[in-house]
Amino acid sequence: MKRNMGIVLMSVLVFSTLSSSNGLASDAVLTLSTKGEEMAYDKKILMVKPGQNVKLTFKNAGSMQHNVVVVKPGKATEVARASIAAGAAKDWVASSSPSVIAFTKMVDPNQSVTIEFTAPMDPGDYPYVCTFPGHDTTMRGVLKVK
Ligand SMILES: [Cu+2]
Repeated sequence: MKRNMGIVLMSVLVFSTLSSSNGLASDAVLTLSTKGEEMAYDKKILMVKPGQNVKLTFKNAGSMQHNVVVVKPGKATEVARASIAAGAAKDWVASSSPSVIAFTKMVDPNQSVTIEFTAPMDPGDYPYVCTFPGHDTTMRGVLKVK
């Protein structure tokens, strides 16, 4: 497992180097984790450039299920409420909401997942939040697009 991650990371690094030598914008490769057992992320701020291709790996180091949902500015609470209404059948994500930009599935303890998405073109503060019921008040951060 560790060895595979190393190979994947190396491929990403090689690809980034090739991309930049071609004059193309390189990917934003981001990692996020839970703050151990706490209902919080280990990083409160992540930075990307407008329109950048983002590869986000989320690792759940806790003992409950967690996810990461990136939303439009000011929409974290609204999306968290809509996600509770969506229910377990929708994996606790209001995935069809126009306020949702990107999301991971619910990640089990000690698992990780990587998603890829395009950063918004408009600079701003895009909250990311865990939409498992009851987590959104403490489990938040900001994806800064600038
Ligand atoms: Cu959570």
